[in-house]
Amino acid sequence: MSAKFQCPYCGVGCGLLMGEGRVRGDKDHPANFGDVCKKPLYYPKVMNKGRLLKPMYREDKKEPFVEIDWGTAYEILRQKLTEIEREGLYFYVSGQLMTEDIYVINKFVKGFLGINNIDANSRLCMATPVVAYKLAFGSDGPPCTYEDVDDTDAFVFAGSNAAWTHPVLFKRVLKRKNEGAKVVVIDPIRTETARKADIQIQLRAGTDIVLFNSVLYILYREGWINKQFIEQYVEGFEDAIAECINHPPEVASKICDVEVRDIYKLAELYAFSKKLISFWCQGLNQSSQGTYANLALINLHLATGRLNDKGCPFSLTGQPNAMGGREMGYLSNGLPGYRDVRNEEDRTFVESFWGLEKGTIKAQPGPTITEAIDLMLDGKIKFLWVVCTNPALTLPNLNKVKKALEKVFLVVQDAYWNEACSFANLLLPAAQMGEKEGVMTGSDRTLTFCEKFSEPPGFAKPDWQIFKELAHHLGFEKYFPYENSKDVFEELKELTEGRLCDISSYSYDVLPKRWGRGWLYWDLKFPTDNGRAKMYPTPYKHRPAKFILITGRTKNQWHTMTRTGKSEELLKGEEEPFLLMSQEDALALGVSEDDVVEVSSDKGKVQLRVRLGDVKRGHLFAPFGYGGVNALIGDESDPFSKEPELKFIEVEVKMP
Ligand SMILES: Nc1nc2c(c(=O)[nH]1)N[C@H]1C(S)=C(S)[C@@H](COP(=O)(O)OP(=O)(O)OC[C@H]3O[C@@H](n4cnc5c(=O)[nH]c(N)nc54)[C@H](O)[C@@H]3O)O[C@H]1N2
Ligand SMILES: Nc1nc2c(c(=O)[nH]1)N[C@H]1C(S)=C(S)[C@@H](COP(=O)(O)OP(=O)(O)OC[C@H]3O[C@@H](n4cnc5c(=O)[nH]c(N)nc54)[C@H](O)[C@@H]3O)O[C@H]1N2
Ligand code: SF4
Ligand SMILES: [Mo]
Repeated sequence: MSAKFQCPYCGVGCGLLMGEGRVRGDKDHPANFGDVCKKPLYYPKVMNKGRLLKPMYREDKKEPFVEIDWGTAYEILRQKLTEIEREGLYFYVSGQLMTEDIYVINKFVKGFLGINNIDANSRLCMATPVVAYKLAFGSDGPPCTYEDVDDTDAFVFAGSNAAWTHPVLFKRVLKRKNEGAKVVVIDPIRTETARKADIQIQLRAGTDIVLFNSVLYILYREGWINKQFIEQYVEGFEDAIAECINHPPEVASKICDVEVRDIYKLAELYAFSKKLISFWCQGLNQSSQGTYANLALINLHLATGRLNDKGCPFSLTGQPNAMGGREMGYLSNGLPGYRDVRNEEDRTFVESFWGLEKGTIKAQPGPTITEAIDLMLDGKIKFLWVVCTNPALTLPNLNKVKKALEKVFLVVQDAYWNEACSFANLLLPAAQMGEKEGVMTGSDRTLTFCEKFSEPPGFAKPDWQIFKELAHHLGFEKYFPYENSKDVFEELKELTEGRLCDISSYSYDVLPKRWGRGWLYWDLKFPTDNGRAKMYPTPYKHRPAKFILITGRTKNQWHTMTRTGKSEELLKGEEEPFLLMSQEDALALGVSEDDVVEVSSDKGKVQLRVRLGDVKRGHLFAPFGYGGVNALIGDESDPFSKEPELKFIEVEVKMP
């Protein structure tokens, strides 16, 4: 007998089997049909290394922690939650939690504390595509599924290094390439993904909007648009065209620093392919102009009618359950079932479902995590509870973040000791994948039930259970009556009834199963105010910079490495952080491979060892998961999604 679960790493959401101490791919799972990449294979080996085992506490951060029992932990929390005014509390959660965890935490915070002071690490990740999808289609969620890959003949990867970051899905694309499909990669770095592609457009970072606008310009000028589709189903075409006129190919090629020829090639793909999928990820999202970059790409699909049988704009989800988090409305403005706190009907519905008085849920979205950091420094937020994320390494402007973490009463609820723990007052040990039950939703809307295959070590507990027990300690027993995760699921699913993400008829034993039709907008009726999909003008703002530092991922490490960093096999060749630069830039700077250089911005500096590689001139790349790099990042963010700029950092490089 083997236990079935979803991979705890990327958003491809592969189904895995655990048996005889070994992890294998699940042949029956529609996300991977038995395939698997390297990362989860070492999960059994790292599961118990460096775990938090007992609740631990210190009132004074200069003192060492002392072990306490759960009852004492809940009493400390009760005192803090009653002493501090509600708006002084903040919760920061994660797309790596299970849907049950996310639901119970949000019910506790938005419903029972009556504050929207909660955000998820998806703010740094999927906030932009959520906004763009809603603007363009009226709702969140990728419009097609992985099955569409199998009969697509053209793939565009924009700002995605899927060969490393969504490997099993990328293999599925390569299979199509071997059958004749074309693959284009748009990235300033010659990544593994670019190496495997037919064409790479190695543009200047941050100029994707211009490239896409230029493609739209060509489609329009050449008459390669789908007029009938636009007339019947699309709004905003004229305005989008009026903007793209600013970027004819000759102009765009200069701004993007690419060949005019390549812009035409891209336009021809959108014009003439049988079926085209545009995949994109953080190269477009984590940008101060991210929403426009997303919309500019979606515009190309709407102008050519590339939906359903003709293709799809497909935003790749990063974390294993960021989709589940989106379904449960875990950002500071969300409510379960793709609802929004700003909508009165949504609030009233959820209040009555939770048995709360009308007006309990606040209409005003809470501050985002980066806004909350400023409020901590101002002394307005005094209490921060972090669940399943590592803000001491992964938030932008780390020197500032660390000051904020020092200042507040900090609760860290994690499976492992991570960097945030060293700033904490209270540590709560969490059970992780395999030690608890629940569901996760992968990138193409497929829910997987994760079975338990091992007992949590020490006194660790499932995340939902910790919040349930605290709720009981506060006297809300009646509202959190769950005996197990199934009880939570049975409740949360009801909140999706009749919504786009309707899972109300599902139960643990029918999973894996996808919500929505294969094609979410199969009838081309969009959940917007007038039923039409929308194109938008996508203006571009130029930012000069001598050196642009890009931050991102390595092949075998998962973010801050609390698990993957404990496997020798996965660490091989990735033991240390590095600074990737082009041969030409190294020559100009007078540095060679393996030299240690100092990289500085107006926010901070770090030392990194130089690696030479095929990076566009004037661009540098450093992985962020090792720590330090985020100290260079400033406070810029996208005005619509509030997603921080994590990919375009103006830096200087010199010998230390
Ligand atoms: N191995 C591994 N896989 C992972 C993760 C991991 O930690 N490790 N994390 C998961 C998560 S949460 C996420 S969000 C995804 C992220 O997955 P990806 O977005 O694929 O990964 P990144 O390395 O952040 O960045 C992708 C690419 O964007 C490019 N880029 C930077 N700026 C620009 C730009 O202006 N334009 C364009 N076109 N490209 C640009 C970078 O050069 C980089 O190659 O990965 C998931 N998968
Ligand atoms: N410079 C720069 N910064 C970035 C990015 C970038 O590209 N560049 N990318 C951003 C993106 S897209 C993302 S998604 C974030 C990721 O950033 P984080 O979420 O901060 O990084 P992780 O290392 O994935 O942290 C997950 C934590 O959850 C813990 N954990 C695992 N399972 C469980 C569980 O079941 N319960 C609990 N309670 N804890 C558990 C792990 O031990 C770990 O400490 O980083 C963001 N920051
Ligand atoms: S591709 Fe992603 S989900 Fe699949 S096994 Fe690899 S890390 Fe896990
Ligand atoms: Mo992410």
